[in-house]
Amino acid sequence: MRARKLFTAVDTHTEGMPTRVVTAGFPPLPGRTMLERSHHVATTLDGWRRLLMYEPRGHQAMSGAILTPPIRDDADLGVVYIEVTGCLPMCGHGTIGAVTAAIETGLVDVAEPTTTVRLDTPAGLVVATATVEAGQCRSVTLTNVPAFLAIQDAVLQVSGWGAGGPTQVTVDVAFGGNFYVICPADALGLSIDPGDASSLIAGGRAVMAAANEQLSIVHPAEPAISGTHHVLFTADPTTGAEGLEAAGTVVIDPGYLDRSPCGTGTSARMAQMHARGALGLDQPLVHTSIINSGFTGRLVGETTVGGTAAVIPTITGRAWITALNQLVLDPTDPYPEGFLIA
Ligand code: PYC
Repeated sequence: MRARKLFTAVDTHTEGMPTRVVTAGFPPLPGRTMLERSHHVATTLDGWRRLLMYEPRGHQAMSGAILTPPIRDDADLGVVYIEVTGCLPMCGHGTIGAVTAAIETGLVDVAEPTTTVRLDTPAGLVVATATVEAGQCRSVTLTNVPAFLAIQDAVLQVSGWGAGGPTQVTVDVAFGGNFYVICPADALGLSIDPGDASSLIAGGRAVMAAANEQLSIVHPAEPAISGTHHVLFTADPTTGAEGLEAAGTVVIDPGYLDRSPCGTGTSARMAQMHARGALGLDQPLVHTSIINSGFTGRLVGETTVGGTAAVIPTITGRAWITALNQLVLDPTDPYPEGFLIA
């Protein structure tokens, strides 16, 4: 075997959604902040991201977390989140996968019954508390960056969906670590059901394109975070045995569904519900995914972000290690950056 490049990774899935936790192979990433490091990966090392995310080593719904030393003194690990489309400021399922991998492979000091891991992410400090039993990480609760409702009741003209001219759809836009266009699935005649997967993807892409064209989506305190790559389709919440339950599915650019309930999407949805008076502080929300896996979300405080009212979300979920991986690039491989079939 000849390797022009070698990466090591701990592959995990969080409630069904993969995270390739990259533990070695990237050079030291320059940058004064994790956002700058993430920008460096996106602009200078993007071929390595594609190699790790695209086929034949990954697939359309692949995502990953590159572990680095932290920049902040108060953090244990730095993380750059990657997916098929590019880099993300924050990723909830990726954080749960990364923390599980770090605990179960000894990358951080482990204490039982709880281990706290502080992550320096491009979106800010994220503190994760894991429940650990006999070395196994049973669940991870992360305190996310503040989430907020950015735009309420925006009317979009959505082209390329349905027969005839553009379809008019009313949506909200909320931030939960990434910006989400939040749209009731029934506004496009769809439901949160695997049988509607291709239509949800097509509808989500059309709504995403309309939102990026017709709305100004910019983080009030960090203008480098702008635009949206994510549409969260929702069903009305119901009251179940565990309290409030809500199904949702996130369509991610270029066109796949998050298999997990999406940590940043759940955070965005809770911020939207709170701003609309539908979710109180400390009230649990069980957010379920397209494969019916769940995160439990909770709002633990109120704050502001650049003058906008915001909430502090926590997300609890589980992840499992699926592989200990050594990924190589042979010098004669004709696809050194992989490929995607649209
Ligand atoms: O869990 O936050 C999340 C996420 C973002 C994109 C895919 N999953």
